[in-house]
Amino acid sequence: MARRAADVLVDCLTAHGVDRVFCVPGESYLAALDALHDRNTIETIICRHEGGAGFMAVADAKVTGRPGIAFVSRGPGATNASIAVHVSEQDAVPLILFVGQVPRNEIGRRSFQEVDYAKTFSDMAKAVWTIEDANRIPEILARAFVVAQTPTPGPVVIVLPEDMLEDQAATGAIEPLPVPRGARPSDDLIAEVAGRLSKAERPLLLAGGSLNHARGRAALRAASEAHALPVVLTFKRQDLFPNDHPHYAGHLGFKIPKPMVDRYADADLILAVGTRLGETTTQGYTFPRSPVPVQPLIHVHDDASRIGREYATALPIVADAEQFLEALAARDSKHPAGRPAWIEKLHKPIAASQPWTPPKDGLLDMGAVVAALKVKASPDAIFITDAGNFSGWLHRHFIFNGNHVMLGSVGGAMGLGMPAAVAAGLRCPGRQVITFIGDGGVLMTGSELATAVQYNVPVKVFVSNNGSYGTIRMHQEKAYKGRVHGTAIKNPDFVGWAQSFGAKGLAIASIEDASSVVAEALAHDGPVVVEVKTALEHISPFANLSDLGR
Ligand SMILES: Cc1ncc(C[n+]2csc(CCOP(=O)(O)OP(=O)(O)O)c2C)c(N)n1
Repeated sequence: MARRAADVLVDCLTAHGVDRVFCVPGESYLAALDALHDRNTIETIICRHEGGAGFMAVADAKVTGRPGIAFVSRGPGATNASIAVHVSEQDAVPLILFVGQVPRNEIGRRSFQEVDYAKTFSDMAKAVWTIEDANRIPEILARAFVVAQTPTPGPVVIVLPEDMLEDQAATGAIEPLPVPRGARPSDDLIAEVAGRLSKAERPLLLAGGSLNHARGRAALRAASEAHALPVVLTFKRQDLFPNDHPHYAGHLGFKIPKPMVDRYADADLILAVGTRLGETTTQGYTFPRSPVPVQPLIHVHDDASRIGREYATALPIVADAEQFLEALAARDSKHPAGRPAWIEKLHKPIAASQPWTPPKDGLLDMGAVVAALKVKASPDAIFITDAGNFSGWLHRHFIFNGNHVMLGSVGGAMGLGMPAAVAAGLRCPGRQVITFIGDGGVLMTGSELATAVQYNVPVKVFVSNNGSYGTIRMHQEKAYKGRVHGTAIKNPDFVGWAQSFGAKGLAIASIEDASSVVAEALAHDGPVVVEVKTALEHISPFANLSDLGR
């Protein structure tokens, strides 16, 4: 029996287990909205900006491991959503973005809001497909779900000409296609790795985002403990391993102190697992050193195209990261007598820098909030960080316990903080969701606070108000001392701003306020914005403004 194409599309989403889509409506996909009207298995979350909708879909995917779904209108809607396509690619997150399009007989005429999406997204998306024939919806959607998830997850854009959605399709939804996954490596390869590890005096286990789920985390811990391996985490993956575990050796974020990188450089073997070894993690391709690392590099990843690209790899292994670590953990292990001292040498400075101490000048920084959260946040809280220096205090001083989740943009996009919190709160009701945002990022997508209020998502939003695009000011002070330009901002009253949305608004003006206001925010059962009046002098957890550029 023929069915309207839009209904077949929604049937396909249902067949793929989709239970939530994020959208800003548009006249170019009215039929799809109509098809969603009566589906009580799919919730439609109405957002305030397509960047917000896209970020929410990305965050939903980060939490569930399944493709996030967003619907946006043509032209302006699609270009607004492009930041999420970029982040999905940078962060290796499966995303399917449905974009409306002009009717088929207008394509190519530069019609109202017409964009050639294949050209626009060609450098960001894994695939861009226009569905011209309604009968091909099931096939194209099934393929989109596979491509978005494997080998390295990323964005797929599906373009929906508005008249096509009204066609009658003679086909129905098909079962999801199996998603090819990396395999368990052979016993010979595991034996080879175990043999090399047993001879290494100073190995490092560098663990990345492919392990971002309960089984991956468990496998990481088991392998580290079985083979006495210090664990270094990749950029924004600090939640994968307990930060108070004696094997925790830190994370490769932005501008980590040089002595730390120097200590890593003493390693005599690097085992990199489940990571693409991207620019930030590798400190600009210096650790491991590209193109020929100082230490032998064993690189285990399930995407063959990401191994051996920037690095001469001693032992390339195309395999599923968690299965590799599980198999490694199950093997007998020996290690040289000096190994515990090596592990301690890496862990000790990290442990020493974890406590936050109030700055001598008494000025407020985000450390006061982190110190309070260390005591008061729930043991399975979800943390989100927007991009900017304010997040550095969380990375440096919070102890992620292995059950906490951290969602940040590996791609460093500002604007993720508010929408990601909304999406995480929708996905995990009952779980604390705490987001850190700067006064720059919060006015990029902060209007999604309205979405939090509309759906009653009790996000806890901490806004660092230092009156500056501080990260850029920091770079400016270093590169062009005394020539500050384009980085100062004048902010609204964030407490009143929050209240105008119907959220609770609180403020922290001094170090002494922090503990009680954090407690009040966490205890409130609705959305809360806490304005933290941070001193620009404390421009990062590692530097004061007055010391820069000297
Ligand atoms: C969408 C986007 N635009 C611009 C940038 C460049 N950028 C990186 S950090 C930053 C400043 C962040 O300022 P703020 O949110 O106030 O935090 P702060 O650095 O002051 O802690 C900017 C503009 C970016 N990463 N993403």
